[in-house]
Amino acid sequence: MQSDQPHIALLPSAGMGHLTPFLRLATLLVRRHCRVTLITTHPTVSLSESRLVSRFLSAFPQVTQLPFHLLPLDPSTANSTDPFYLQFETIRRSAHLLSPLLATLSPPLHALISDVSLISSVIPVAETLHLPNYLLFTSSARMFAFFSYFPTFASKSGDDPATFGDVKIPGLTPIPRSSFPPLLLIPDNLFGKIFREDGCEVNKLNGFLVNTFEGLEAESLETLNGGKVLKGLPSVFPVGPFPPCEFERGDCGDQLKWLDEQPAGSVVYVSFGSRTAMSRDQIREVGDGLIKSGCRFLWVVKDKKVDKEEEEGLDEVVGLELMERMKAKGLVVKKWVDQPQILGHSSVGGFVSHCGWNSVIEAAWHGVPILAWPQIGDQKINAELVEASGLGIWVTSWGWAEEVVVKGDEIGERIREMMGSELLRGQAARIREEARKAFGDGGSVGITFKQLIEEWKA
Ligand code: BUP
Repeated sequence: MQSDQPHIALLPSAGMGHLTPFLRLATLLVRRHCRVTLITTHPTVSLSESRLVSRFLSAFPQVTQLPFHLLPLDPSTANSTDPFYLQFETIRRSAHLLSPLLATLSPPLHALISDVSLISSVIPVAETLHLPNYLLFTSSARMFAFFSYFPTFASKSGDDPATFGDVKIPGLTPIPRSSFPPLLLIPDNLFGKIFREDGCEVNKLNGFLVNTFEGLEAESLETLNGGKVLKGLPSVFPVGPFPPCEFERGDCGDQLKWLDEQPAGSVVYVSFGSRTAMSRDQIREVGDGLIKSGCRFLWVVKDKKVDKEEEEGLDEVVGLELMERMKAKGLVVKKWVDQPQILGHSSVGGFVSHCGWNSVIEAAWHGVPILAWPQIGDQKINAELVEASGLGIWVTSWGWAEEVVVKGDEIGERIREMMGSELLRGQAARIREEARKAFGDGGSVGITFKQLIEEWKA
């Protein structure tokens, strides 16, 4: 370890969609000879989180683990039933315990990089320790523009969700009210409270790292760094795309063997991320749609938000009869798969995705076209971008997960459309080239990290 290299502490929040990019960032920092301390919260919400942290720490013994034991939270005081949002709040209410822990680190820290759900609770910690305070935003730059502009927008609209219209940020295509994370339109809930409290504090940070690149999000990056979203907004650093890492590799031999047997570009991969619990009715329509598409498919089924609660088998969740009918053309699994490896397999030609940001970036990295089907949270805002960039198509009428059950006929038709589109394939391949260029020698990732490391050392 070179002594002149900066020491950076990383504080991820709950859920794989937040943890994964933090660990990929940690990998990139280690490769650039930074000293990294990973703050690991205990307990975690899901098994996948604790497993991934263990695999990361075994792969990088040079990273210091700083265990952070959370104070218990009485859920009745938090206005949410979502285990991941409750964990955000638990970390927020425990954050004051971090100052003495971080103060003992040697050599002393040069910067702290934490998650978006923790902004206002981490600011006092960074101030106490006189520590430069950065954010790794785990969604798109477009979503970050929405997040930082939202307090201005809300106060202009009288702070009443009932009167909110579309968000028009100068330089950015408008974000319709229908794309807002649904919880922002409901008064008095934990997600909305955190979103607004933290959005008001962004100007107190030193900078924002976003897992994105010009070739995908030029418009948002220019708007953010051109001062159009918020006066005085600190720099937004496009540090992406983060490529999937070796330590994430899971055992997916069966799926890879099956994919090896399929023709190139023939398989549609279907997954709605790590925290979408799909209804039984919708699951059955998805199965029906996959059969009707006539395509080969690899489908990851999830019917619980938290993996610890996934007890029932596929026959129960999907139904025996449908499982039988799907055997001819598909592989259906109900467990954690190695998504980056699947997306990188030559037989995969399309991705039905909820548009969690990591999934979008992984699809861009491998040049796989997306059929966007946002389910919750930031996913419609990401889907707008998927469509606008040419990486995929989005059927806006499908709505949020809890709104409608989309019928198999329509799902099948749209899958055929995506899988048969030469145009989409070409556009996705172009975005892949942009992604690889950004990450490659002389690309924006290297340049941006060099700039950040200089800033941390100063
Ligand atoms: Br499910 C699943 N295997 O089986 P997103 C997910 N992943 O590797 P989310 C697997 O988890 P948020 C599986 O590759 C991606 O890196 C996937 O993150 C990986 O969506 C990550 O795509 C999922 O951002 O989180 O899980 O809905 O809502 O926070 O975006």
